[in-house]
Amino acid sequence: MKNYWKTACAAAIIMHLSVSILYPHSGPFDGQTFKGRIAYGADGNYNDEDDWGASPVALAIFAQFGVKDKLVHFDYNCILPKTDPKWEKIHQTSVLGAARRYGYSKSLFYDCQKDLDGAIENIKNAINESSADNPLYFILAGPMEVPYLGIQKSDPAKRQFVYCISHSRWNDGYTTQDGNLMTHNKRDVIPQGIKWVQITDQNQFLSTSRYGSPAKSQDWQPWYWMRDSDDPNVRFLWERLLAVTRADCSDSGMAYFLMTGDERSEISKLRKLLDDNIVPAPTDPREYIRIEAENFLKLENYDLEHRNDRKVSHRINLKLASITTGRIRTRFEQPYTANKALYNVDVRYLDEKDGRCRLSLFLNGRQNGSSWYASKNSDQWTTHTIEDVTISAGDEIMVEVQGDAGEYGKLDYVQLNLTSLATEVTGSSSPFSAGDPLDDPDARSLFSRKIPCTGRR
Ligand SMILES: [Ca+2]
Ligand SMILES: [Ca+2]
Ligand SMILES: [Ca+2]
Repeated sequence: MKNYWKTACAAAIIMHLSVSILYPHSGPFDGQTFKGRIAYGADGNYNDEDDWGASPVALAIFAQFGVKDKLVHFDYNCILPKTDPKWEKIHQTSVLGAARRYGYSKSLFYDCQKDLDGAIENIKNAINESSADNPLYFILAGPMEVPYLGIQKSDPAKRQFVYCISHSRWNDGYTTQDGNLMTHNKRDVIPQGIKWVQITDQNQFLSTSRYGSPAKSQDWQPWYWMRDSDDPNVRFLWERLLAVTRADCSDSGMAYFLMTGDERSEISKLRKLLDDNIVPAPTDPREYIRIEAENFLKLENYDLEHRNDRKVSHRINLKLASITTGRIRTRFEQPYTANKALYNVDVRYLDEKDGRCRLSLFLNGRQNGSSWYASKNSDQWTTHTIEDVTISAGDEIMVEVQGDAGEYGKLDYVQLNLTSLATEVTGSSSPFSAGDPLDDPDARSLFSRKIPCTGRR
């Protein structure tokens, strides 16, 4: 395994060098250095045990990438209205056990049930130390309340340097049955300037059992490499996964994404990283970046709608507050993207039966492509693509919708599909094929999904 590791490292370095000659990295991780700092918040004290497995795996991921010193905050047991002391203890065993084994400073870790004020204060301090050159990436593996409290205490001018990473509408504050567990949602912080990075639901990659019942023996089978590892730290991860009683460490997929730009954290990739010690090169730039409409910075005459509609990405969309003109705007500031590139831009909207809304895409206040009408009246979510749009990091993307008759101009997301790089360094462009525009299982038909995600987070 050790020789394997050396070869892999050499390959990774060569890969890294060739990639960095081609185009500048936006990172945050360029294969060697992580630009910025990392914060992590998890629940695990009520409602879902999966953090007992995910928290230690996330800590192992950061350690394997050599960025332990970039972790400045880790809070856990963060559900405040309800808690189970037994769960708190089990999660603590997972978190502090991994911290000790992988060599983290204990002072970064906050049990929200024991030292909530300390956790909030530490989030505030981490945000206040942020700058353009030293951003904070805050992985949200639990509900919004504790992050919200920390953000409220922080310097408003510093919030623009904070990137919240989420994969879960539940964590974001949108739930049909667990409203008693949360009082804030992501729309309480996005308009304050917090940047939102939404990746696809990681349950599809890192959970092999159903929420609500213990794992069956075949659910464990893909994880046996943990059980059979030579590395006692990996065997510890296996024990913590067993404690969950379900084979699920889905929240740790966000840690994998943060280090790689790869939204598809699969079990085989974790095995390579954690057990074979092969560190992958970052996916930079990403082939496609989906910006959920509900995560745009500014919503004008638009409200958020969450009806648990599985045809909608993350089951959340926007709806005109009144059937007049609405606009959504945000700056394009997402990790692992090119400084400047050509994209085919998808705008996903609902073509209702009772009207023909007019939709337009703007970049930095200038319209791109022609306006189009939601006039097929198919009652279907529909994707309109504007081809070959040059977009640079920091550009403002705006979608303008003129409501019509009974049609509410509902918007799901804007997705940028990379077609070629616009770079002064090489002058050449590399073709990319766009990823599946509906990679989110929640946005697929009910029948294509193997593992139901209802209520999972
Ligand atoms: Ca969680
Ligand atoms: Ca229509
Ligand atoms: Ca959406």
